[in-house]
Amino acid sequence: MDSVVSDAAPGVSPLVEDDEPLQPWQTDRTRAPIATKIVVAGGFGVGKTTLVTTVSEITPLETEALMTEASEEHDDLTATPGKLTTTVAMDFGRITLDDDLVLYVFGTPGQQRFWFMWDDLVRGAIGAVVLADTRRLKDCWPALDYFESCGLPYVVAVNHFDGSERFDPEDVREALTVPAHIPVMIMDARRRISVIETLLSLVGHALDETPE
Ligand SMILES: Nc1nc2c(ncn2[C@@H]2O[C@H](COP(=O)(O)OP(=O)(O)O)[C@@H](O)[C@H]2O)c(=O)[nH]1
Ligand SMILES: [Mg+2]
Repeated sequence: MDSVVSDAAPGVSPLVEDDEPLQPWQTDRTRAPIATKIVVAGGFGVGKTTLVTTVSEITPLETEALMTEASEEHDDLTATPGKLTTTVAMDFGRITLDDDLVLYVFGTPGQQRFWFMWDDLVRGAIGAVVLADTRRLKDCWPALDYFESCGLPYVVAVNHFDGSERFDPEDVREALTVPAHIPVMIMDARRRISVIETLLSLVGHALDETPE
C-alpha cells in the first residue's frame, strides 16, 4: 500500500519535501544547527522576493498577488512598469550555510501600509539586509532609519538593474550616509553566490556588533 510514511527513510520526517536535499542536521541529531533569523528590507521592486527565492532551499512562502488598478494609488509603478505582481505580506525562505548555520530569511512587505508588521518581523532577528536600487536610492531610507533606530545590525546590498548606471559601493555609502563600519556591497539578487556573500557578510557584521 502506498503510504507517505512508509516511503520515507527511517528517522526522516515524512514532512520533508521529496525534492528538498536533506541537510546534515536533518538526519544527524549531533549536528544541531544554529538557527538564526534575518530580515530583508528595501523599497518596492528592489529584489526582496528575488533574493529569498534565489537562496531558499525550501519552496519560499510567497504571497505575491497580481496588482490591479486598485493598488495604483498605493504602489508607485513608474520605475518598474513591467512588474505585475507584488508581495502582499512577506517572503520566507531557509538556507543552510556551512552545514550547521541555518538562516531563516524574511522579506519585509515593501508597501508603506504594512509598516505595522515590522516590529513583529524583526523580533529575534540577528540582522537585516537593506536592498538598494541606485535609480531610487531614497526608497531604502525608511528601512535604514528603522534599523538605525532599533539598533538592529544591517548591511546594505546594492542591486544594479539592467540599464542602470554602475556605482561603487563607496559612492552609495556616501549618498545614503551609511556609517563606515557598516558593510555596503554590490549584489545581484538573482545569483545565489552573490546573495550568499551578502548573507555571510551580514552574519559576520552582526557577530562584530553583538556584545559577547
Ligand atoms: N538586474 C537585476 N534585476 C533584479 C535583481 N533583483 C531583482 N531583479 C528583478 O527586479 C524585479 C523585481 O524584483 P522583486 O524581487 O519582485 O522585488 P520586491 O518587490 O523587492 O520583492 C524582478 O523582475 C526581478 O527579476 C538584481 O539584482 N539585478
Ligand atoms: Mg516582493
